[in-house]
Amino acid sequence: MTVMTAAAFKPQAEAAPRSGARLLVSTLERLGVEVVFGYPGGAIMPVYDALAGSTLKHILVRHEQGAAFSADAYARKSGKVGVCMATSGPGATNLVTGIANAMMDSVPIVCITGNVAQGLMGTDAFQEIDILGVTLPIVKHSILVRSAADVPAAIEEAFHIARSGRPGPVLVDLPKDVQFETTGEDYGFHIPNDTPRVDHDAVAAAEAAIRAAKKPLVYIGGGVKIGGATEALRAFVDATGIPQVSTLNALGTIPTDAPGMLGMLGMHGTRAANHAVQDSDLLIVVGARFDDRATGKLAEFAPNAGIVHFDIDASEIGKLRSASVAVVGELREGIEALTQRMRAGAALDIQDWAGDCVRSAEVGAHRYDAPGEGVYAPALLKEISEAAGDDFVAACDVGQHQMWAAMHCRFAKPEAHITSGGLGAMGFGLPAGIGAKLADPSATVVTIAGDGGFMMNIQELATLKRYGIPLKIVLIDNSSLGLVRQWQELFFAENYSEIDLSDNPDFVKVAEAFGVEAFRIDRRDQVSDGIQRLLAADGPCLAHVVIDPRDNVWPLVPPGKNNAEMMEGS
Ligand SMILES: Cc1ncc(C[n+]2csc(CCOP(=O)(O)OP(=O)(O)O)c2C)c(N)n1
Repeated sequence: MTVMTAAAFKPQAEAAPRSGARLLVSTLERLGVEVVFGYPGGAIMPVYDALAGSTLKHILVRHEQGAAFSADAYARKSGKVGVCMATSGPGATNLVTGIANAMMDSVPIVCITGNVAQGLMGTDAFQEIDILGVTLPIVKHSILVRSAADVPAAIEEAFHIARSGRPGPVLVDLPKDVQFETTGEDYGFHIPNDTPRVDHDAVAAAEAAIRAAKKPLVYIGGGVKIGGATEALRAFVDATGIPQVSTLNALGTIPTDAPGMLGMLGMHGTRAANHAVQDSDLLIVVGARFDDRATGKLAEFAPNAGIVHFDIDASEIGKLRSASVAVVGELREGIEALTQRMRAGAALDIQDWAGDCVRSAEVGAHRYDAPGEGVYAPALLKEISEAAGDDFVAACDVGQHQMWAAMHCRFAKPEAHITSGGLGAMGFGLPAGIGAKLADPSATVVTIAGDGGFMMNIQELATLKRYGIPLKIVLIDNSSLGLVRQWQELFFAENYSEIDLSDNPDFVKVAEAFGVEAFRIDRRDQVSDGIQRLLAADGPCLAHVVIDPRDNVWPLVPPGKNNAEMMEGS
């Protein structure tokens, strides 16, 4: 947390007096911000007043959680910093889940909150919340701005911190008197050059470890996309032929149908990926943090493998699994240096291992010919991703449908898969779809949601309608909290406790009431036409897909087990 004091910064040329609120808006404009997601209220009214006539496109969401999730997905899809704003008190606390989400997935967002005037702070004033205190454990950084002259520097610093190093959320709290105060002063922020340089001796050690390995495997984390290292990593796997596995957040970094890509590892990973990890003698971990969903029982994870770990965040190295070689710094620089070394030396002699991995992926490939007339969600998701082609972007909610999407959709690009990986926040899908579509109007963005999660931010259908955002929604309705139901079936002796959602509203009518086109798919023979209709729709459109509540996600690594102990469905 920083309390801004003007003295710390270099004064800029004197300008005509402007209010703190106007300085906020002009600084956002100067930083190239185009879209801001928000919701007004008493403590941020001067900022809303100053928005008039600015170049910022403000998207009025219908709940502040939607603003934070949309800003998060906007950042993931555009590669820029996402911006959201809210008033003090309940507006600010409604941002909290979105802030935590961005923190867990290392997404750069700047959240601007209004607060009561400084003279009222600490008095339990109307709508006063110590939002800096509330969010302290879930922000990368936070700033309380004490005077109007400090606003530009605070915002510039917030943007710098949000996007530099390991990205994350930064909160800027603006008391109301600061928004009103006028000043001719304007303190600029000195952007420090604080990126750690890659240690080339460590890269040489990584090369040596790879050359000594017989069964090397690349373990790709979400950091690769975030760090803009996708092309570098693709070149590395092309140059070496080393097979790869991906975390949930890294799907699409290597196209899911590339030959050496074995798919996702972990709890809902593929057989081929999990077996390769357990057999590997060297994991080249790039921008991943050994999340427990990916590792299963940590003590038995990759028991035969040494670790070469590339990460920009030094605190990730050795946090959960010690690394024999650590390359700390920009992933792109580190991977490019490694590729250069690998290219300069002899080709690796790993054909047998790579061939075994590919065969295992072929043998374990999922079958889509499930019996019955009902909609088979894995097949539907695969089909829609293929029909949408390389411009497909999935903005997923959380639950069984999320795992089916991760396992069965085809992702051609790194930003093609947007999901709440670390926090697992239900309600993410719809606002995330809005953020992604605004970030890239040419992409075919599809929100994939379950009935439970969809209800958590269903009000954002109004946002879709208001701005005519042509988002496509696949609502997979099993009339239950499916993932919880599956766990109760498997691990709680079929004691189904509080998972029944059979009194859901008629989602087609609900969408239509919001002014959004909608239709139902409840038989397998309607799927292909339904997908065509959804993708061809001009505006926002929802396909309400009814599936069997008993459908489960397979395979699955039970909690507390190692990744080789996967359960299979019947
Ligand atoms: C905000 C929030 N509350 C609770 C959970 C726990 N949870 C994880 S998955 C799930 C069920 C999701 O049900 P639904 O949205 O219908 O999707 P399905 O699993 O049926 O595909 C729940 C309750 C969560 N992840 N997030």
